[in-house]
Amino acid sequence: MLPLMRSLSGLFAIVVMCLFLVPISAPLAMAGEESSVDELPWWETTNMDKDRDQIHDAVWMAVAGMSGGDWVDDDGRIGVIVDFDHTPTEEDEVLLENSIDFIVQWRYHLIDSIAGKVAVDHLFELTEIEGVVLVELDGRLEVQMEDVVPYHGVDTVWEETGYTGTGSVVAIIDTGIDSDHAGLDDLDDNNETDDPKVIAFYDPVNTPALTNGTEVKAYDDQGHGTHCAGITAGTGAPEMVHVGVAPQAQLVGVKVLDSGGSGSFATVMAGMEWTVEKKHVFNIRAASMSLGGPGAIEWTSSEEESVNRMGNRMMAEGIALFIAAGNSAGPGTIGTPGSAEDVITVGSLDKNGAIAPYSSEGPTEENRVKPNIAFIGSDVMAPDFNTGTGYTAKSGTSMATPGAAGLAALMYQANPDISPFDVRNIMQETSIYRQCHYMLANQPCAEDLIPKNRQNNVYGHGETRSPESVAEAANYVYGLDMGMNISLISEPTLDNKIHVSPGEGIDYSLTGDPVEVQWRTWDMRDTWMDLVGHDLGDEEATITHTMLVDRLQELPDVEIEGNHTILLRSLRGPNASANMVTHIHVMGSEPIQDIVEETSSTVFALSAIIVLMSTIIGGLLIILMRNSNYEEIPFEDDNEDVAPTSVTLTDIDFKAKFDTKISSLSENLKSTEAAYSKMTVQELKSILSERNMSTSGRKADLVQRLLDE
Ligand SMILES: [Ca+2]
Ligand SMILES: [Ca+2]
Ligand SMILES: [Ca+2]
Repeated sequence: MLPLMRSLSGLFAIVVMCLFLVPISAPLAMAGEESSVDELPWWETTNMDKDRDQIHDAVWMAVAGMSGGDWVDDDGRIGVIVDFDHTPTEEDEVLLENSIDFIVQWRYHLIDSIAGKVAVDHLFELTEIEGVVLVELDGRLEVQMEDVVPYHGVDTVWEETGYTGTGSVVAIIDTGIDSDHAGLDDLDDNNETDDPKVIAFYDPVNTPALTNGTEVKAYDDQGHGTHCAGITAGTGAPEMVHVGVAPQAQLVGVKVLDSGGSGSFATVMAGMEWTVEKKHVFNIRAASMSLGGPGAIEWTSSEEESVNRMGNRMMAEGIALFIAAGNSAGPGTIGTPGSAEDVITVGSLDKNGAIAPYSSEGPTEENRVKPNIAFIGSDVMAPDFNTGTGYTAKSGTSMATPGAAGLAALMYQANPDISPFDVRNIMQETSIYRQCHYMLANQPCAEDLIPKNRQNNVYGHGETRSPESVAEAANYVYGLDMGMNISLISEPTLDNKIHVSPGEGIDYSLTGDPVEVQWRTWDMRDTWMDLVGHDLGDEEATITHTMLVDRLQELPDVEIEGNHTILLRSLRGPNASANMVTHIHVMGSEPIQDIVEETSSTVFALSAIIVLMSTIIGGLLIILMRNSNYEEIPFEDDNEDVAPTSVTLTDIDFKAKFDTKISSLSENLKSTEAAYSKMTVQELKSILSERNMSTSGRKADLVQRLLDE
């Protein structure tokens, strides 16, 4: 994708250069556009930019070297997310590159932003570019892991629903997945059959251009993602002790964090957007993101921050997104992206059901109550990466989050019609409310005094209940009648799927005298359809190849030939049977096979020509640009002392502005100090130990250590 994008952007560059030859009328058009008086656009009111200079205030903290250094690279550039008042086009991309030598990393379409790197002394010029409304810091996100506690015993396997996640696909947006681990390598734990559990993998960290999901073999070079994947959907093999929440669900790995367990907003968002793009191809319905921000910069999070906006978009696009609350302990510590309004933010419970001492608490920066729910996250045994068969215990909201995502997989199997918001609401409504001081794990809070309160900043809506959530999802339209049963007659082949060729079908036997039999594919755009020809008393049902082709050709972006998942259910009165889920492989797509092949070969020929042409033009452009007097602006090392900055600034004008920024930020830092000072020694120590820092010393030492970080 990248080479193509590059060459296309080359093409656009030429178009843009041609545009310079004609008078520019765009600014006039813009002037006519009025923003509504009562509702200002978000970038004019966001907490991210309190001084309204169109630059995220955290950018200045980063430039000054606060909250850890390393924000500015050796070339004097800083990673930013550039927000536009429209969905940015390739022209915008080229404009950034040409006017201020911006290095574009990603251009998104789910949010109106471009990620990339800009020289620090071009920051103000960046805000002047047409359409640019805000420049955000490309912050960092990392795994949310607590100390590893050895634990042997029963795992968080949820009780008896009849559903094991078959057909559900959950994306694990993390450090990767070790798909060779016995608990994650296949669905049936039988090496004779080829039925991988991890059906797709995307790695924007190391191979961003390989986007189709099947080019890169899944891997994990850190271990966190593998552990999370196992909690969602591990089969528990070989010993079958530490079984995941939805052991028959399938997984998609999205590697957005590097081998050190951290990644940039920009890369994480590339992974999030890819997940949405592939939702129909791989039937992705839920995603688990156990990551959050370290350090003081991310605590200044705001609901408008790019990752939060991307998270909200994922929910709207049909993917139930679970995000770890974080392990920062204490009130007001849920930052980006757990603070996003629509996502399902998950707090962590100890094995006894009380809130874990490390679990981050709301409210968010905007005073919104978070988390949404709480799930077991302490001492969870799950696959240990690159061991083949080993398991290890970890604790953290990181462990709670994939557990909740696994529960969503069970709910989707029970009812594929529910939306991500249904998933969230059902989990919230069926959870058992806990007061802030439940089991004395925490201090009482004001909400504890409100009768019949339903959410607080410690437990969210409370302890998530698995059987109730699945039952509620199943009973959305029909009651569940286990007296009706469906079983598969057709034999699976070596890939553990039923192969269906033209003229064939998938055969089922029915018990319990259903009045109606219905079926559908797993695709979220599909709906239940009556099986035509079913009569009361029939003891068999067949889904034919023709029925499948007729249905699948109605779904855009879906290949008819290949792997699919279908559901079948029996109806009688107000009740339905449990859904029967079958993995199938459609062979041949007649009767429309000829047309499809003809069309796709034409499309292929055309795209080949376009690719060839744009490659040539792009190549020419690159040569042109290399030969032009392209001026490099090195960051000179003159030794003047500017604030506590990690870069030396050459532009006098810029430096004056910068100094003003830093002095106002120092005020902010003082308020951070005040916030730390209000914490108990215990709270401070838990933050320090989570960051692998020493916990020794008096309270003042602990506060100073955190401020120095
Ligand atoms: Ca600002
Ligand atoms: Ca296995
Ligand atoms: Ca197998």
